Amino acid sequence: MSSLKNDLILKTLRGEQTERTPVWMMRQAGRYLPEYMVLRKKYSFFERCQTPELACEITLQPVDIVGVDAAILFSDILVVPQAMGLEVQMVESKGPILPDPIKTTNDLNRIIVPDVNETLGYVFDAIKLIKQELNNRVPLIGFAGAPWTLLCYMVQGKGSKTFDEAKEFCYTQPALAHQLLQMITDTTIAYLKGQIAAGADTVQIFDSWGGLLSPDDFENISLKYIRQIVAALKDEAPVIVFAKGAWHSLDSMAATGAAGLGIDWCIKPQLARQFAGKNITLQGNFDPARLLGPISEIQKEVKKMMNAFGPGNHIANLGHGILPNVLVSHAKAFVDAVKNHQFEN
Ligand code: 1CP
Repeated sequence: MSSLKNDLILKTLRGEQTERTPVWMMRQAGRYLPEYMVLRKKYSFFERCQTPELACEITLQPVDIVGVDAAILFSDILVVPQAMGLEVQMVESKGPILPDPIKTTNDLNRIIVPDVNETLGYVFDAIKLIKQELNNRVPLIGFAGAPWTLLCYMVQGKGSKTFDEAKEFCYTQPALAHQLLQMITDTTIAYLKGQIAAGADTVQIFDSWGGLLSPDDFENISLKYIRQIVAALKDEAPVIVFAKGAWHSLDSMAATGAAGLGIDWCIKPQLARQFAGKNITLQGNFDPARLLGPISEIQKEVKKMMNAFGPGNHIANLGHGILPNVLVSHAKAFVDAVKNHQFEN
């Protein structure tokens, strides 16, 4: 295999120096792109995920249109619960719905740790096609949801601000909760190994709801399982852990052996660096809503962010997914401002 033309992100994850800070955006393949909306009108969400040609086309859109330094596989974290045997519906303007969530031992008996080649082979096929079409322009990021974040949806059955039913499940039926978390963990390890074998250059674990847990609960319910996943993968590819809102545990996340840690916009980069330690790569942390403001303000705010992180050991990104109502020109202004940034010395 020939080598990547732009390997800024991989170099940064290895702690190597680069000529500039690399940049990508979480949820960069999505509704803010008119080209995505064309395909969204024609095909259902899971058709787009399950058809390698469609997943490939959508994955490449932000690379071609916005000029990011990495592609991220177009898929969703909820394909894992689906593969484990739970029904997942993606409802227009409502988000994901799981009509038969896990509440009891009987419910847990309905799901399995699947053979990922049988149930998620379409993702591996998409990755192979994407790698071919990318033709080594930029690296490909694979991903999965963290076990706690997947449990949130599998138990609550839908999105939520508090995931109170998911928490209730963990606090009232802890043995069952840990059984479920372990099943998700085992599936995720096989799934991410499959993504790496198919060609993903790095993988990110999204713990979007990690910040809903207290520090102690985050350790016992979330990090314990993320730790297993990182340990199983880190010798095969660099792993990025993004646990939104869980800044209090950056030190223990760094100790997992992850190559990079995502942070959101509610923590100062300098403080995140103190917590996470000197060597690990930090990723983030632009407020996604800032992309709704004028371009001149985006440029000012990017300068501030870049200088706060400093050169090296940083992958510029948003602190969470891009919002659907962001203008493409504003997303591009963000990416260009990072690429053009000059550190003063
Ligand atoms: O077209 C549409 O309306 C579907 C919107 C959409 C898209 C574009 C969903 C439904 N998923 C995706 C793709 C997706 N999801 C990607 C693609 C790659 C990328 O460009 O980044 C990724 C990485 C995800 C991951 C994902 N899905 C997360 C973790 C990241 C995050 O933003 O926190 C979560 C929590 C989900 C669940 C989910 N899927 C879709 C929605 C709207 C949601 C969130 C629901 C909620 O708010 O609870």
